[in-house]
Amino acid sequence: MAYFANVSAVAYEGSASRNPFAFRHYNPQEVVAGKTMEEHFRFAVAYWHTFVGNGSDPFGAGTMQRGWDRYSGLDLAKARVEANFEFLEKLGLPFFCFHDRDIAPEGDTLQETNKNLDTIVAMIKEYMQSSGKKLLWNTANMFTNPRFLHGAATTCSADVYAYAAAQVKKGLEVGKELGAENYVFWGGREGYETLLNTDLLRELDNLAHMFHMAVDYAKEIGFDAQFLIEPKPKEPTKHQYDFDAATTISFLQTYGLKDHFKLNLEANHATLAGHTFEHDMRVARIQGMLGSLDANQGDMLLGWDTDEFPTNLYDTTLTMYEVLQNGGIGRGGINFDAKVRRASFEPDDLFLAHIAGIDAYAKGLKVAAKLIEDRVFEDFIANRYRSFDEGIGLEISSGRATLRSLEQYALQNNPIKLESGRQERLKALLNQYLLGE
Ligand code: XUL
Ligand code: CO
Repeated sequence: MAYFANVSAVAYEGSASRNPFAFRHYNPQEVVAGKTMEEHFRFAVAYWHTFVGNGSDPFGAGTMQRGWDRYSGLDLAKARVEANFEFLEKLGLPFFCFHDRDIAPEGDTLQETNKNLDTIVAMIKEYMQSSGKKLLWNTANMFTNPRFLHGAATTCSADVYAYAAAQVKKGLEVGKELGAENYVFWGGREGYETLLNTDLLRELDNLAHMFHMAVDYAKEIGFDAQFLIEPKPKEPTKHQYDFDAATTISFLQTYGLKDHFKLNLEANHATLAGHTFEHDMRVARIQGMLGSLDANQGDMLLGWDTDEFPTNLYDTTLTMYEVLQNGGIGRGGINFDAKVRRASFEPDDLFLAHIAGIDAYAKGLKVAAKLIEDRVFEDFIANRYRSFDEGIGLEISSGRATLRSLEQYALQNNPIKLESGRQERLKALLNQYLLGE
């Protein structure tokens, strides 16, 4: 069954192409900065937005036209699997990502739910084997079902906590069965609304217990995926515990978990936290914690997670700059955690949206590689901090200076000379590279 009969294989046609169903910048085999684009990006499709999302919002019903919607129950789940592999094949992308509840419906009991999951996982495994497509990561949805209204690993109910633990256990088994490269924890309802009913310390302790149990179990069953935590500052809860990269790293360090996790950073989550994406990436990178990326963009005028497809070249360039400086994305990848707008309801829009995002990233990679090759920012930055490479500055950076020695220096060093930070000049240079001048 073809769910996307209108579209055949999407190919690279170069920037002169006027074919909307072609890549103009993403050329999988083209080598940039020593690696093919395919190796740089490890692009993934997000199952939830592309095959499950129906376009509903708080003001209106679903709008999406999807060939699989004529089915229900397990038949619907199977149809979505077929659609997923057809979509990956036609776009030429290597990976997909899912939540347990995206791929199979819940039953009346946990036993029944797990049975449904097993049926679909077996089908996915067969499709993976015949297509060569891979699972970038899987995760457990512990936020949609009403049982999680107080949270999952941070709930006030031990019964709900145990249920969540059972779900994580099953998620790890599914990840192992399908050879997932990573396993993600996004704490959908791990946060709180008011301190008037919240034992903050107990919730954080319990969250850490859950992560430790997951690390132990993965080891026990030989599931060697990279573990990732995905920070987000708010939505659905007011105060999400994994607020941003810095908060999450500090939590992991406090609870002895830092060696077992990296971060899955998402553009629109960083901006909701009041940061740029590149800020959160830099914070993670300097700590060796940059694991994987959820690619999307928010709207400057809106205060929530709009999950738009990433098309802003300025942002994709600075994102790929961080990835390149990180030496690549490792076992992670770039997952389009993005959804078409409610009015972009035709199946073709799913292709057009992914093509827009993929090409924006490909262009960003090329510009970032050139910026790094020419050492545009590196040389400027090295020069800006050169006072710490010799004399009194070297005393400071090597840790030999004391308040006494610095006072002695300051007393006879008058006047202090300063230099411009040249921010506007640097932004103009970035524009020149973006415009290929
Ligand atoms: C929610 C979000 C999730 C995670 C996986 O904002 O980004 O879809 O990526 O649970
Ligand atoms: Co995400």
